[in-house]
Amino acid sequence: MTPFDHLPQVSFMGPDATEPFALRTYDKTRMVLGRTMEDWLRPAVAYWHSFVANGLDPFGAPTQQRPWFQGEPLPAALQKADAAFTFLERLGLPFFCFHDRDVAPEGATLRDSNAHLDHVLDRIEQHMERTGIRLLWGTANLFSHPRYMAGAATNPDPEVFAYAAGQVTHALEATKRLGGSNYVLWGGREGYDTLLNTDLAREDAQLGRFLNLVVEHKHRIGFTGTILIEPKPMEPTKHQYDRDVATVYGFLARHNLLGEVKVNIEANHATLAGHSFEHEIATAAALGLLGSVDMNRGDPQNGWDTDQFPTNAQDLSLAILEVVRAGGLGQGGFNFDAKIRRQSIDVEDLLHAHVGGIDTMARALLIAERITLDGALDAALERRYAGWDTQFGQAALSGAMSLPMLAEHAANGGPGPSAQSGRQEALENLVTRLSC
Ligand code: XUL
Ligand code: CO
Repeated sequence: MTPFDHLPQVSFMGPDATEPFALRTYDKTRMVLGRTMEDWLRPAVAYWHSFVANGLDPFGAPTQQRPWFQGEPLPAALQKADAAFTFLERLGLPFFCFHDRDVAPEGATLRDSNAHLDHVLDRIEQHMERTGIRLLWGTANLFSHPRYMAGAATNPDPEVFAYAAGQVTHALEATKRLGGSNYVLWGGREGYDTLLNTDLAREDAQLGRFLNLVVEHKHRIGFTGTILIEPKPMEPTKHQYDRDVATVYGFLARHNLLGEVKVNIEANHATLAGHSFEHEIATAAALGLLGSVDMNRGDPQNGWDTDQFPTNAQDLSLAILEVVRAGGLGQGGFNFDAKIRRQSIDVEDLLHAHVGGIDTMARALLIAERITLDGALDAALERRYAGWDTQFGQAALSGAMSLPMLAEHAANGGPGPSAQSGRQEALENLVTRLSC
């Protein structure tokens, strides 16, 4: 018996369906630009938000009750795993993601904690085999326990660095064991609250070493998934080192990790960094770092990570368009790193949230398809840069022309180049028309 048993089976019922749990757009087998909706989106449920969170906030007690929040921790973790897979089956999405500590309780020692995880993963492995539900990515929680309050890899104490290494070793091996497609490192407390007690140069060196150790171990054990860093600018620390995609690129270049590590881009982290979600995706694609996506949204009036489910397909379509332009996420996917609100205390709320989220994404994908098939946006982009494809443009870009040669070219050009309209409003109208 799980609290999710009575939930209905979610299925695609078409655009006219009014049943509250009907998928009206997400038809996983529908072909979009040469592949199925499911293959484009590879959607996942986040174990932590859906099965661990309880509505606790800094102002008040938990509001959401689940049977596994009580009792002996290890049997409760098994009960939670059984319930989680009932929910995943009802929802019918292909993937899930977890932190080590979401799945199994911390023990008295690192060895105990590892044994707890292995024990619960035996059960999870059975559920995965039975249901065909797969692991998009695993990760280690290196931010909840007080030992990590001053960081994990960037801690001033090397013993904490070693403890984090122990946890990641096991979580990476567990991810491999379950056939995970990726392994994520979000630098929860890798940052600082005040520079008064922080040596930035040391912490950068520590983080670089840690990540190199993780990559070495990935190859040592033959894990074929992608290692992903998840950028976030702040919260919980005042400043986090993995601020945004461009910052992560600089870090990877500095520590010889380009080609080994990509990024997991979260919508609400992008907006916290002062970027749009699509900016972060486009930047990652341009730098060869696009790995996976944590799907959620912020609240435009709030300056923190509200982790809400997406509801606006038109907004989201610009981000999905960047994914389509990049040719997809490969072995990445769209993980719902999103939580229901504190007052959403029924298990039905969890299903409503995911059904709405996946339908919003499917609608955004269809808009991106229309924009792509229409072709006018891409054609306008090509026209705008056409000069760079001429012999002169290529010579200027390749280094064949020196600065004085360019100066000479410009000096011989009479009155010089004429300005061209950027046509922003016309392009916005085009996108709006194709979004209806
Ligand atoms: C926190 C966050 C994490 C990571 C995994 O903001 O996004 O849940 O996705 O550690
Ligand atoms: Co996330």
